[in-house]
Amino acid sequence: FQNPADGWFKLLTQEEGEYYNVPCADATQDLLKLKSQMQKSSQKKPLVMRSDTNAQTQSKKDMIRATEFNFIKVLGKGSFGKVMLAERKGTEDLFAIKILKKDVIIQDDDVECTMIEKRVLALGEKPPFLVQLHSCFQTLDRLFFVMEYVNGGDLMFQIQQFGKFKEPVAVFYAAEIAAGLFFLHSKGILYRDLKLDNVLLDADGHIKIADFGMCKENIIGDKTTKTFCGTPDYIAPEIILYQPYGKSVDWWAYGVLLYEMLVGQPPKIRGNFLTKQPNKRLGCGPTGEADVRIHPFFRRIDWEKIENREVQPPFKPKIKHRKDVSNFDRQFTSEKTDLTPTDKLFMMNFDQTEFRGFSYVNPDYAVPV
Ligand code: ISQ
Repeated sequence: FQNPADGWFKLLTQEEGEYYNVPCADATQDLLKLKSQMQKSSQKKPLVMRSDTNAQTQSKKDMIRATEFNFIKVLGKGSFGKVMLAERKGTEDLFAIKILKKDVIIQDDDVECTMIEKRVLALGEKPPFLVQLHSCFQTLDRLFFVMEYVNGGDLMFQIQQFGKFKEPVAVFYAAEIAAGLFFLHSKGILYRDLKLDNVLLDADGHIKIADFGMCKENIIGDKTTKTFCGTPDYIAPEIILYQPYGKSVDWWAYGVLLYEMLVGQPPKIRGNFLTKQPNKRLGCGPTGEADVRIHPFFRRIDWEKIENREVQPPFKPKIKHRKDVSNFDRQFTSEKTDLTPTDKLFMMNFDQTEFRGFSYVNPDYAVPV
């Protein structure tokens, strides 16, 4: 009783405690803030510490928890949150865990994108060119995507070392990326964020597409969408013109990425994938997939071998030891791994039901070799 605490408390069960336990700060301050917030708020929500976050489909014994992992290094960071290298306690299993803050997701109106990202990651029978999901879990203030750790770094990091790639190297990466896109498009999914930074290399040098936070689902047949999104250098002209679009936007971004691999700089001229009119662009018509496969650029590619990962990658990333993060930017890996506390009042007030159904364990997760 050295520091008596004053305020409103909800006693947590052991189970809830593991999830929602947050350090107790100055409760008097909290109450004052709370009062002023309540005065400001026209929409008065009941102040309850909701305990229905774990209203999920899986059984409690299957649930994955934040306390099961040691966070080792930061691998990447962006507006989305951060990705950390983590080890599951008591095992030698390494994972890349993407961590998103619920307050940021809600403020940015990104709840739906997050649930789409989860659904795309959780798709069954994915080709090996898309990052594997191990599980998803949540705490009161954060969402966690537990993914395989792909330790070769991204293509941006590789380009920075090599300047640019020789044509056969670019052809190999382009073919594996195309195989990943063929799969997504066949499921009616637009990727919408293809760029060098989102293509990772595994320990053997095969590619893995990561980050599905900008995907759009159900774009089947002639269906289109209109949302303005993407990364500036890679945005297709039809998006800039606010025209309804489909998978053509991914083939534009693919063209930009291909150009960058071959030239080492963003494109200044046009190519088959960089045709401004989407209906004339390679990959975009009704026979788009076949047109890509038979294009002379891929004349030396055996697509079946590519899809089975039987083509030897041109380059094996240097990996010094199991937890080596030297293929990731030092700007991130030198950062502290602490998770900053979230505003407790915000956490107590927002509706956790939005994240219901997020938690998940992938029954098909295969340990990367
Ligand atoms: C897997 N391994 C390393 C980095 C990653 C970044 C994003 C998503 C998955 C990842």
